[in-house]
Amino acid sequence: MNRRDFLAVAAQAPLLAAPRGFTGALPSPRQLNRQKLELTAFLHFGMNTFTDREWGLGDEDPSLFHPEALDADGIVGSLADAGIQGVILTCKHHDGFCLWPTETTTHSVKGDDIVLAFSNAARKRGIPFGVYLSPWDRNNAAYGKPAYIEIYRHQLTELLTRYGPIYEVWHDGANGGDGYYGGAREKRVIDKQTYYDWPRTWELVRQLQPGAVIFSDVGPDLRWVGNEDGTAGDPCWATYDPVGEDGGLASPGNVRAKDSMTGTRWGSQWMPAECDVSIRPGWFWHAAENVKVKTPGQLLDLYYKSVGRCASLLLNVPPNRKGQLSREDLDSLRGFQKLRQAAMSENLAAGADLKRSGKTWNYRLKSPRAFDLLRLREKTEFGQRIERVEIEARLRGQWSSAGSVTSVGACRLLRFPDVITTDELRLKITASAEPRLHELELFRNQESRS
Ligand code: FUL
Repeated sequence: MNRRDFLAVAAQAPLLAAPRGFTGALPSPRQLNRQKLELTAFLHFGMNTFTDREWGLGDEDPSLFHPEALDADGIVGSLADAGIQGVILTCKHHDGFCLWPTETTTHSVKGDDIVLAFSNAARKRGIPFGVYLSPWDRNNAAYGKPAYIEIYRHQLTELLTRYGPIYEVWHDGANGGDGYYGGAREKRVIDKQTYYDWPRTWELVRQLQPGAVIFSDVGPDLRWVGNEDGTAGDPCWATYDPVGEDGGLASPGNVRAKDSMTGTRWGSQWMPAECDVSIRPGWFWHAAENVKVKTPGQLLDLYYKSVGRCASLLLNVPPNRKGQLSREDLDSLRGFQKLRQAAMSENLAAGADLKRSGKTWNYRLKSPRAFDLLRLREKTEFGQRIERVEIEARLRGQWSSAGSVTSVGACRLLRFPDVITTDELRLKITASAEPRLHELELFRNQESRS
C-alpha cells in the first residue's frame, strides 16, 4: 500500500457495529491502518544534540543549534532503505526549542524549517511522517498557567496544518518540574489529570488530521508500553483500561506501567502498545555513545519482543551534530535488516492444505519442511478473540507439542528452540468466539542453515 492509500484509509470513520458473536473492543479503521506500520523510527534531534544533554533546561541560546550539513533526505532515505515504515521527529522536546519557525515563541529555529525538511523527505520517500510535541516546556514563561495550553494548541495547529498529512501525534508523559520558564528558574508542578485538558486537545488533532493516530500513556489510539526498553509483555493485549499509579484515574504521566506492558484482557478500549526504545543508551546523539550502539542481534531480539507480541516498534535513531546519521547507527540498522530478512525470507507454509475441525486447524505442508520460526496473525478487525494457541507437529507419525502462545493479535512470532522438521502441523485454538486467524507462516533462519 502506498503512502496516499495509507492516508486515505486512515481518514475513514470508525467501525460502527461489532461483528456478531463477539462483544470485545474493536479497532477503528485508523488503528487498523496504523497496524501495518510494524517498525518505525523516532528522530530525537534538537538543542540537546548540541549541548550533549538529554533534558535541556530551556535557557539554551537558540544559536547553539546549528547542524552543519543537515541531510534530511539522506536520513529518511537510509531509514526507508533499512525497512523503516514511518518517521516521527521531535519537533519540540522538553527544553522548548522549536524546530520550525513558530508564531508562539522566539525560542526556535529562525530561517531553516527542520520540520519541513523532514516532512518533505518523508513525502519524497513515500513513508508517513509523524510529530512529537513535548507537552512540558521548560523554556516557556507561561508553562503551568492556563495561557500555555493555548500556546501548546497553537503549536500543534501549526504542525498539523503546515506539513501535509501526519500519521501519528506523540504526546510524551514527562510533565512538569524544574525549568528556566522565561527566567523564573523554578519548579512548576502541574496537575497531570486536569492541566492539559487532553480531550479538547485530542479533538483538535481529530479535526485537523482525522487520519492521525494519537499516542500517549493513555492512548486514545496507541498506548505507551510501560517501559523504554523496547519490549512488550507476554502476552500484550491490544485492549486496555489504564489506571493511574495509585489505582485511580490515569492520565499522560500517571499510569500503572506494569499494566501497560500486558494490556487488559477484555479491556473496554482498543489501544495497542507501541514500544519506544533508542538504538543508543540516550535518546539524543552523544559522541561518547558511538561505541554503545545496539548490535543488530540486540535489535532483532527487541523486534521479536515487540512486533512479535502484537505491539509496534518505534526505534529511535538520533541524527548527529552534522544533521546526519552516524556510521555506527547506520551499520547496525542495516545489519538488523539483514538479520530480519534472513530470519523471515521464505514462507515454508505457502500452499499448505488447511483443514478445520472446530477450533483445531490442521496444516498439511507440500513436503516435509524444516523451520524454526512461526508467525501468526489474527484478523483484528474482528477483535482479539484468540486466547491461546497450542502448536503440535507430527513427527514420525506421532503428534508432539512444539510450543504455545497466549494471545495472537496483529502479529505473533514464536521462535522454536530447535529446528522442527515435519509435513503436518496442527493448531489447537482456545478462543472466546469464532477464531479469525488470518495467516500462518513458517520460516527457517537462513543464517543458521548449514
Ligand atoms: C521520555 C522523554 O523524557 C525522553 O527524553 C524521550 O523523549 C522519550 C521518548 O520520552 O518521556
